[in-house]
Amino acid sequence: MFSRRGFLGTAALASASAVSGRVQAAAIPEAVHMDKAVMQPPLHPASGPDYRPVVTLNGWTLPFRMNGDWKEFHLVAEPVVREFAEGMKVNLWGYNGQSPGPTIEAVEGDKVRIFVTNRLPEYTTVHWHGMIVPSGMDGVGGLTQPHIQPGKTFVYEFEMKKSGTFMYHPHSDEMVQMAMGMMGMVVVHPRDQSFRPVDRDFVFVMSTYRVDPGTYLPRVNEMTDFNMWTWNARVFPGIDPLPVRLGDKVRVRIGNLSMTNHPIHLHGHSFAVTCTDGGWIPESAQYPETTTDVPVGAVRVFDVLADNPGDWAFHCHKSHHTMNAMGHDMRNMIGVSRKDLAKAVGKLAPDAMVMGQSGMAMGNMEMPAPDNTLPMMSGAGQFGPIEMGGMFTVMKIRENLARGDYRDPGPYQFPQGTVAYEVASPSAEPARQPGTPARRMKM
Ligand SMILES: [Cu+2]
Repeated sequence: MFSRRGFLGTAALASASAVSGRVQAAAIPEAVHMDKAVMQPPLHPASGPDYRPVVTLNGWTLPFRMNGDWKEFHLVAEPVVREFAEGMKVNLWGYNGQSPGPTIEAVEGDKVRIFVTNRLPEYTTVHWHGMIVPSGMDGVGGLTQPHIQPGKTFVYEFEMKKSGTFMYHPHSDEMVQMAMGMMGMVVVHPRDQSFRPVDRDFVFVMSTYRVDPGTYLPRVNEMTDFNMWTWNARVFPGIDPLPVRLGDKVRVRIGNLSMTNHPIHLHGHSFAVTCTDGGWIPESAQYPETTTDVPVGAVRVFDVLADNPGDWAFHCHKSHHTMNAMGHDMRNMIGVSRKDLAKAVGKLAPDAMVMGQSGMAMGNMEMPAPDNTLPMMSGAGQFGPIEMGGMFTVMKIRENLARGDYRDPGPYQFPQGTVAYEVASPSAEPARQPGTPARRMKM
């Protein structure tokens, strides 16, 4: 799963005087790269204090090495190709082979040394969002450090002061670099393993892109009109499901580095938000919810007891955010008689298709699309088309899942008699359209 590329030699150790004797590590740790966009198994720590690791939706955790009592990581900022879902690849900037970058995991109290090598065509920095670090380690280019020029490596050193869920991203040509996908998550586990333990722990970051159909590069100056609403730079049906064992305590950690808020909704359960990027929420301040809004530039973590088996939709509740590339200049044709319209349009454009008279369900429709884009809605379930895209996936809660097994268990086997069903209806009347008079009620 990991591929190892050559890493920079000792010559790249920039401004050695600035970091003084703290880096006896003349050797920069090997940079580990990921070439896959599917969820990698949790990475259990081989050294240092123990913890129960997270899994990253469509992502992975960056391996570390111990050097004395320092935990050392190596991030490489570089251009990457990210597959949003099968059929669409986008040229992004990211870290260590993927965008978003790998999740960084450590333990409260750890001393970490993070090497950052810049292989981008312009300078960059890394800011540690939400983490309490010395000002000079905060990664704001120009303000707290010189920008990291292309080809150079900088070192960030700090102590993980508190446990929780944080993010990392550049503070250097920020608009462009974040619109190009440069971001990742940081999970700091509590040193006390008995503090709010869970059985399964998922993490992902939300970001949005404007990639016009047939193109391969996001428009970095887009401010509002995005067409790719992603979780870890993936869209449905490309987002991993969340496999969960019945009865597991589950934690889901969600970062938002997009330009709008996302109300995240889980079916079949209620949950409590237990942590933000500011820290853990005391139990006395928690309350039940089924949707939680994740504001821009924030983290929301919820804990849920998975006590209801099934396939549970898990998605952003803004309905445009569960769509892929869509045009917004379409008229609403619901209730408009297609016959008259088709006649009128047909005179002007004989090949035109009039659609949307009874809604826009397109489950059985196949339309030719340009290269490198995705249908507005897609995905198939055991009962038919799911007609979703963007920020949508499924929490799959199963009785017979092994502890630590994160493989997709497949579709839910519904117990007999538990699925909504059809009854014989008295007469097959066509649906009424707005504007048509109601049939007179028979007395
Ligand atoms: Cu959303």
